[in-house]
Amino acid sequence: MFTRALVRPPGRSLVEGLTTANLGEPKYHKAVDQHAAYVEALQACGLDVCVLPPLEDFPDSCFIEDVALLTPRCAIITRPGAPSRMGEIGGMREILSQYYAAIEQVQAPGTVEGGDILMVGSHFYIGLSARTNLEGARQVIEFLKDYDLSGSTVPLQEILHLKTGIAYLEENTLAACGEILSREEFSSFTILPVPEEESYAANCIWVNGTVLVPAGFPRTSGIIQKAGYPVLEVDVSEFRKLDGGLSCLSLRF
Ligand code: CIR
Repeated sequence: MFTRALVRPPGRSLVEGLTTANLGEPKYHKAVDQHAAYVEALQACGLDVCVLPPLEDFPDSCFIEDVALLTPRCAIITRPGAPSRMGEIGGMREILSQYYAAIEQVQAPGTVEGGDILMVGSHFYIGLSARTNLEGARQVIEFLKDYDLSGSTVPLQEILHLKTGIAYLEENTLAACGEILSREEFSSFTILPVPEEESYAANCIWVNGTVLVPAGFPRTSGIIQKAGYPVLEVDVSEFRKLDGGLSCLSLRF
């Protein structure tokens, strides 16, 4: 169960965020409204949500998931692989020290973005992507070992982050699509396959029994509901324009 979440609303600079999506420029006011509705959805799932101030200097800083890994025993501040995002970790140690006594930090030349890390109980799968390198993953795995947690790597070819293509819904169950479906690492899980044309919805999040699914992906919603999960649809269309999804917008712990 999660009790808390950290979020960071978008700043006006959002429109300058990194993207490969080709869906047009995000609308700032709409993004702010969608972010507020996202916070309400987390609260409806029982989370105490701490809303941090926007960081205008960092257009992608609303995707706060990428700057830390929060485990039940320690927090790890990452080192984003996108040069324009490296400064987003500024201030995170102070923020996290309100919640964690044990805080570790990835060092150069390691790079890690939290979107590449999938928590499955006490094990953490770490995607090796254009943003997360082997050295970064190695450091994270070493930190995890110190707290009786474990980690392993998953090489990625196509997707931005590991969690772009996979979500853990507890109960040994994953929602996944694309290149993830054929990965041997996940063969022992029950996999709910997300239809290729709805691949964006593979980035859904389990929050205390409910699954938050992006609005507009009815087949995926249906598959998850049919598997027995209550589903809450949340519209994050403006964040999709920047390749961001539901998981990226919060750190849940
Ligand atoms: C980026 O390219 O870094 C942002 N525009 C999107 C980050 C999405 N984060 C995530 O998947 N965890």
